[in-house]
Amino acid sequence: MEDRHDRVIVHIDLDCFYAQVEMNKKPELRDKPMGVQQKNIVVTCNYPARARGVGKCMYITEAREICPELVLVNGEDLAEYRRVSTAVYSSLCETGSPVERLGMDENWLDITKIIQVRRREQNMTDISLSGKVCGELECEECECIDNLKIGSVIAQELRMMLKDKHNLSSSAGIAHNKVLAKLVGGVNKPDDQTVIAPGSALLLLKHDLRVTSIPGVGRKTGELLSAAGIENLEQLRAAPVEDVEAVGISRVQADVIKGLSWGRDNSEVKMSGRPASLGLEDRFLGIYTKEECAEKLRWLLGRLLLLLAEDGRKPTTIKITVRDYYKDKLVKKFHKESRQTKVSPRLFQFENGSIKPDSETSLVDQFLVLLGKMIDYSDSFHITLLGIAVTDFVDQVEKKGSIKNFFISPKKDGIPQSVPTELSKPKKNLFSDDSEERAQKRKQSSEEDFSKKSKVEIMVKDTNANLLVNPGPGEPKPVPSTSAPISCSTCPPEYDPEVWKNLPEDLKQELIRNTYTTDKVLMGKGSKISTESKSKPNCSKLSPEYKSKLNGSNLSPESRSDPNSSKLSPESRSEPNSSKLSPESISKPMLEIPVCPKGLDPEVFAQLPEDIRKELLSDSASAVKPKKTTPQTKSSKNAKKGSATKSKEKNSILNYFNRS
Ligand code: TTP
Ligand code: MG
Repeated sequence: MEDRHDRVIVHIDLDCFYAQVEMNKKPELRDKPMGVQQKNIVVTCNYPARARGVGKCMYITEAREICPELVLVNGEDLAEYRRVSTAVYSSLCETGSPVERLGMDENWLDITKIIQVRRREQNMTDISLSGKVCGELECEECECIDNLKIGSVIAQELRMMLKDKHNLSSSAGIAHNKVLAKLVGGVNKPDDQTVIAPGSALLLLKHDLRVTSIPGVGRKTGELLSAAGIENLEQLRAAPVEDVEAVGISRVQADVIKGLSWGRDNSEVKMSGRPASLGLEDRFLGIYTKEECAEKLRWLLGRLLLLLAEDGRKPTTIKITVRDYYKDKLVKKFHKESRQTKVSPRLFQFENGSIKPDSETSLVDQFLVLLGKMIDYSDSFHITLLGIAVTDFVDQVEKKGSIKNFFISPKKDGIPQSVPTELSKPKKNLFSDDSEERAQKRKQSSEEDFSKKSKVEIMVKDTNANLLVNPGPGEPKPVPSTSAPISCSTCPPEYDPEVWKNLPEDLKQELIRNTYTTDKVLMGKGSKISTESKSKPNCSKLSPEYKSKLNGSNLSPESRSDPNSSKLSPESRSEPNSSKLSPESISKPMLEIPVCPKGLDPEVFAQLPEDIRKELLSDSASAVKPKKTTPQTKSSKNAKKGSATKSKEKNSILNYFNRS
């Protein structure tokens, strides 16, 4: 593997992270030996405690024996740690360099570009160094050392910025690649930094180190290698790549691992972006009643809302995870189940840091409904873990292109094409065990998503079709009109044909119409939905009579629930709270096209999700006036990405329609 020297990577690790967050809350703890407790373990401790021999992941009893004056702070609520972690990441992103998160308190930055600019703009005759050096700082092959030195100065500045802005001390490693930057960052801790030249790699990667001590070689890979007698770095370096491959590791990964063992790593620092979901969970000895569940959910929601308020995005999906001790005993293994559902992002409207009490109640109710799909409230249960999370943020939805695609992506045959955005591109992490394989899977599913999305967009265009016919390969399915009768002889793919055959005709029609409506709304929002959820009927819109039929015996057993799989049953995915559906909403026409605001392209408008249409209607009714010029739609030959972005800055989606 070629060992590129042309980059400078900084790895920043916050010192005793949880402990620092706690000490910032209570500065009087700063000089005392202090540990952060989770259950019966000290997960981390400050450096005065470390000086007394207390260590990370030590049992409380042992830590107390070693250091009787140890002050313990409960660290089971992760909300504040997550908030600080996100704030630190955001600050690092402000440098404009790629930043990749690694856990809560570590980040890699590729500062190569900053260095190039500095070298161009500043007179760099006397290049100084900041911090410590591991080995000799020299390179016979190229001029990389100057860049590493400038990198050390920039790393120092970054650490000072974190200190000033967040009152957090950190340690840093500076190297020409990620693996060495991470390893060398731990050489001088805390509150210090170390730089290493490419030629000194083996000072960090000693021959007798276990293979799993290489960042990115996990337990699983370690076990595979061990089966082939490869336990330490010396053996890994000596092993032919074919032998590494033979244990079940792909050729690409085998090359990567062997490269890492020599300190060679060409993997890029990839922008992590904001987390795709935010969530919290709590473990406890036992919860046995619905009331206790509601209380715990209220508490968890309160913590989650703190994170959301800080994050600023609005989710469109909520998810709940539960662990039932009784089921654990049944299957004799750690057993977690999850359910999720779409919710209105308007529930997350913050005012002075809080959402409306009604919204909070509604969310707790919806979590309880979801929980009720895994726990029978009327029977005995024993919950030992509850977790809640939110995902499918509205801004992801926008980035994924549901709106933008209408305006900026190229048209093919007059039909808007979905284009993958940065966010949706598969990520490949060479530091994880099976990254290649997972990246490939993600790529496939992402491609599938996009091809499906295009189909849905096509489907909703053809509102005149009134027969459900099987499309040819690659062809879109026509959409049935709301009033015309539909042929229901073909069973939708996710239904058991036997069950389908026995359903009454009008229920089949309702299910088929809902399938298309669900597709349209969900895809319009652009959220990441599994293939399954995209094509399944939206049972929440069914009349109670039909719902009970479906919930009873009509769905195939696998689709109803599979306790061991993370697959969700159709109702849990799409049914927020069926009892709240009004009769009107059940009988509402599915493909109604509302009045298009003046100045907008009616065709494009008709294809937007309902909530965005509403927003546009209210926008057009109030302040923002569309210009009189021809509306700028994606179909316009003059549509420019730049102008769409500029419009977005004005903070109204109506601007997407206006010429800049
Ligand atoms: P680390 O970076 O490993 O530890 P640290 O930041 O506390 O200390 P150091 O100065 O050595 O970097 O982990 C970051 C946080 O993750 C840590 O503060 C607590 C938490 N953590 C756990 O919850 N469980 C664990 O097993 C470990 C190691 C850490
Ligand atoms: Mg740390």
